[in-house]
Amino acid sequence: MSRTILGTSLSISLGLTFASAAMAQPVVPADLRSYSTPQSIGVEWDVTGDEDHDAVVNVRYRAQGASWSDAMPLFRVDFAGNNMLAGSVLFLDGSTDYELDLEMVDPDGGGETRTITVKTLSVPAVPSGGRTFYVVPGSGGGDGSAGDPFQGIGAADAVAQPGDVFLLRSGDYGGQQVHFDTPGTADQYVVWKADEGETPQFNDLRIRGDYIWIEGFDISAPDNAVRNEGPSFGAVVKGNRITGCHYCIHMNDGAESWWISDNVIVGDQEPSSGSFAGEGIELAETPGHTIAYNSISRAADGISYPLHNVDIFGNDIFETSDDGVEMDNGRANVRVWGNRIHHANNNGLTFQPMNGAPWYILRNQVIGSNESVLKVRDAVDRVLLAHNTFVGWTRVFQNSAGWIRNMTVRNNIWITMTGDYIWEDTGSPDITDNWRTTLDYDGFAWPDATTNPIFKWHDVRYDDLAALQAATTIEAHGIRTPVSCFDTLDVPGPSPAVIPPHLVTLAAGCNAIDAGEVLPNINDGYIGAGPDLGAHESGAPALHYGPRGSAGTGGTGGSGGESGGGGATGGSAGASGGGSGGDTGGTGGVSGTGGASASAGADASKSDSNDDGGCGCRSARQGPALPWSAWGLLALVGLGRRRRRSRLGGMC
Ligand SMILES: [Ca+2]
Ligand SMILES: [Ca+2]
Ligand SMILES: [Ca+2]
Ligand SMILES: [Ca+2]
Repeated sequence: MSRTILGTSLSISLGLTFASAAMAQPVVPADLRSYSTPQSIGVEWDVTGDEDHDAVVNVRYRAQGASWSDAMPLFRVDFAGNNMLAGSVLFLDGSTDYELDLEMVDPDGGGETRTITVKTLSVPAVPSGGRTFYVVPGSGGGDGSAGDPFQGIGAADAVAQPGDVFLLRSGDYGGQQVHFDTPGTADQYVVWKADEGETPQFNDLRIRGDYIWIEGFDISAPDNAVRNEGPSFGAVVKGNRITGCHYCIHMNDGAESWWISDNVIVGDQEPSSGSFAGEGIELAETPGHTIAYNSISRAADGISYPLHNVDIFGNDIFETSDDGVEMDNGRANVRVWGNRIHHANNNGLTFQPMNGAPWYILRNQVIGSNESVLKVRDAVDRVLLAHNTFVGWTRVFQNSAGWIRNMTVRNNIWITMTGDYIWEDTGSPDITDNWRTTLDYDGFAWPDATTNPIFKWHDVRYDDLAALQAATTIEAHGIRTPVSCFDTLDVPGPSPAVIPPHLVTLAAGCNAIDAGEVLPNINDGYIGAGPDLGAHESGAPALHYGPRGSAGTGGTGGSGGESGGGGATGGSAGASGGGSGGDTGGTGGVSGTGGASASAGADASKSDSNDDGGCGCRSARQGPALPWSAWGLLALVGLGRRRRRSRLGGMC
């Protein structure tokens, strides 16, 4: 019974507000598609009828044999040629059969309940029990034993079969394009991995098959560093250090469901150049990927062009010349959570345009872009924009901010450091409130001293939140949060400025604590009396950004050297700063050569603000890690808590 509350309240409200119920046609369900990553399941359920868009699909889910949990209802999508209800269940375990109970209801009649079973993809694992070989650079020969290793990748690949693990010793395997051709299987990857303490060096890799795994390499490339050539499903690119590259990991058609994690990627772009060319991870409109816990800097866009069913989480993205995560042209079920983006020269997260929906944008911390934390200039549709912390020096979200009307906006914190528009909806294009519009439970922070209006909505200025609330139907439960609400808010300006890596966590007593709305499957692992606003839940372990474990947060710490070192003394300081940061991080990153691409340097004017490059402050400040899976664990804890269901009425 409780599972229908949210959907019912939503449909009643929308029915009263927007529907011409007497004329509406009942919803008629049609094709149902589903797919997964190791963390998420996505659903797209086509419909006809329901011209008034008030049909809902209530969702509950369980691992087979376990008890049911609620998830957010699917989104009604009538956009970009789609007429459907679609959405995701997130924070799942890999390689698990889940049942989804999908209850379609329409106040105008019609509907159906379907229960589907979807298996999540596996988190890739190095095969055990297979053969192990050793490899050194060379052009042929060797038997792959420890005493007589294969000489060169070609000699090794000639004998490869699924389940083999090739351990690569130090040396330069580059000088030419290196191909990895022999495919593995879902359970039996072909693994190419740095041997313990060794640093194999490459400069141009091509992955030309399914289930091929590369790990622990030092890849330095002037153009493309890692690409697929032809179809490649399920490749793993993990724990590598990829530097000096223009397009560092660059997909082509045929790449699908890759696992890209724990890499340190340092591109060839000067952040202040504003350049649009050259990306950290260019997905090139391919589907199914997991992009997690990478450190990405000095690219144009950190991560670019997911297609559909893509998970992007735990990444630390900074000092990019264009945007942080560019989701442009993406289709349904793009999910971006728990990333940290700071000093993206142009914009933080971009939606220009959406080609499908919905997207999930959750718990990201985005600080300090020249233009805007969100770029919304063209077609924007359904998005769950929740629990993000957005910080701008002056304007936070500007120009065409009216597109946010098409999103479901909840539990975010928006901060202007100097006092200026937090939302600037210039009224161009003229986007009106509609059946999609639902914005509430956000927190807004601005300095007391400001005399500027804080909101422009429908091209009308409002001095503060109270004025906005009095004149509109949005943000009825929004609150002003004091700038003193945060443990650390270290945001120098004006933009662009190098932002020290830190967590904008909530200080004890902040009114944003427990002030959020409960969103099933999204935040039901909250601590205390309710979910907090923003990216960080007070009392929960700290979110983790960038490479984990032995792959090295050190690599991320080392990246502090890039900005620090770019100053008056140029590249050499950057290189040493990066290296020492890596050491402080405990592992020296992937290769111990942190800051290798810092030679381009930041300009001197910016270096002063972050001249502690390599201090290791990044890893020292962020405390214990909270992987995404911990949120799932918290969700389980949360199931035992008293659900504050009455607040769900606020969805409307
Ligand atoms: Ca209807
Ligand atoms: Ca791009
Ligand atoms: Ca871009
Ligand atoms: Ca809380």
